[in-house]
Amino acid sequence: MTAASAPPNKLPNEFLWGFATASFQIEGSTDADGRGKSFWDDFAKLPGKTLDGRDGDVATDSYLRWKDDIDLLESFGVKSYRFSIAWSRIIPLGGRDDPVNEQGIQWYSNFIDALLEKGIVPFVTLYHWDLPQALHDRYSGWLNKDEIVQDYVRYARARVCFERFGDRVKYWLTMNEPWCISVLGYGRGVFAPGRSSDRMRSPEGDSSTEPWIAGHSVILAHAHAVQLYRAEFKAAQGGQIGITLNGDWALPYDDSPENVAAAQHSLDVAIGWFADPIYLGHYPEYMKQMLGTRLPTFTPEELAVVKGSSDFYGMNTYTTNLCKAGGEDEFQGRAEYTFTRPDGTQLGTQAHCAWLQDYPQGFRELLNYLYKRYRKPIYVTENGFAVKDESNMSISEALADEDRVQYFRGATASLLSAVVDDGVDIRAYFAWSLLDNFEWADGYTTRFGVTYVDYDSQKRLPKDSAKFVCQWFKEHVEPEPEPASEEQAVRPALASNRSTSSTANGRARRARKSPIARLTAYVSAFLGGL
Ligand code: PNW
Repeated sequence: MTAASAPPNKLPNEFLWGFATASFQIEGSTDADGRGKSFWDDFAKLPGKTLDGRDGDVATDSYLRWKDDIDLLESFGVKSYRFSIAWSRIIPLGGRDDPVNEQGIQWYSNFIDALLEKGIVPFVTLYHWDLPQALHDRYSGWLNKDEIVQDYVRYARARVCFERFGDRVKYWLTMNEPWCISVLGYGRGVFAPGRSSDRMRSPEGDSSTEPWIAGHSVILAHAHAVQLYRAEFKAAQGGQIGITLNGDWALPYDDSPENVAAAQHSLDVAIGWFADPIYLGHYPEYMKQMLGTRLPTFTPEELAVVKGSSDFYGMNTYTTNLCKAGGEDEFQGRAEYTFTRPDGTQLGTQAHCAWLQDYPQGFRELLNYLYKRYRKPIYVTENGFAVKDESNMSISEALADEDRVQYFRGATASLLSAVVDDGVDIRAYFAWSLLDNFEWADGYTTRFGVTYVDYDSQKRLPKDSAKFVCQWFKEHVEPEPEPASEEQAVRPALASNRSTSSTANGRARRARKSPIARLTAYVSAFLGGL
């Protein structure tokens, strides 16, 4: 599918769009049905680790309210939903010789079936930061390459995710944002397991070595899981598998050669650290120079597994940084970041989190950069905005989320230009997030949802941005050709949701109420609650 197959100003019919979440950020019910602890369970409860002192025990209660979430997705008329599986629900102790928890499998299996019944394509992340605590305790998790690679592959492999869900899941993401796993968990120490050289923050850790070791393990675990999928499952199941990387566009602060170089160094570490080995087969030269022997090396056998180990480029992106040469921050490629231009103006609208401003041109430039450099179809698996001070607003003020609408207006326009004008092969767009949720170290103070969650009642209230995104995709994705008759279209989808194609599901969905009619009905059902 390329831009050529769609008329001007439309995305092709197969384009996947929807919203994204992650298990630990929404599920809650951390003790239910035999789940083991993840290393975020206790970490979030330590004093000072989350901004509001709150943890993930309840979150948006989605483990119990999953049917409401699916109704919400249906009311939005999405084509796809990106969510993650909690490793410790499937294998409570995490390891390759530990027991598999059938109750956890059953929960995700039911969830997947229910999505398919509504014609929603499941887009599944295997690891979104919730490592089983037992693996951290047993051998330090991502710091122990030999152990973690084997355990991760077993979790992904036969008798577990691919085998139990792969008949119905056709899109797999091995890992979410290895840079965040490595740097925020083992370098800056702000995410679990919170290791850092900063002794004010952590009694243990070495920020000069551990993030690079952890990142190396993540790459290998990803690559071995993909190797397994391709060898044993892909032919029969026919899915796509890849990794998703975070990465923001980097603009030189000005035209000086050192700042132009700084912007590239920022991209080399934020993106190239993972993308260069996976798509090109080597770590970036700049990282080798910067880190010397601190950067682990791949054996030729490992490299053969790593190179080419992603069917697509999974892209999470939020902002653009202006880059200046200087400083010692290796995680930014020794560039300094600012949003203030040389003339004193701001790059864009400030979000609630310090690291995020709205700059849609950067999104388009990044799409072009990634497509030229890695030559893979791009799936945008996260993109979104947290409105400043939304948690302090009344609910009705929060629902009128104009800054988030503006963000998505810019992002969707950039997406369309990248496809239509620039010829970038983009196949999916997921806005982060379906719901306000547990925003990691920010607790619940930062809200990224297109749906407001009232944490007292757990009511879900779509914000204006949800309406904008749904309407935009409805207008800009080519409709599916109408089936010959409604009866013919619906029957295959109902016959067996295990084997129906997304096309048949899509038709079944379209045979019902239109997305906008459903959304309107859903919103009006809540108006009394305001
Ligand atoms: C991503 N940064 O995290 C994650 O995939 C989500 O789980 C998260 O909720 C979302 O973005 C919003 O934060 C990031 O510091 C965390 O640049 C931090 C950064 C970027 C992404």
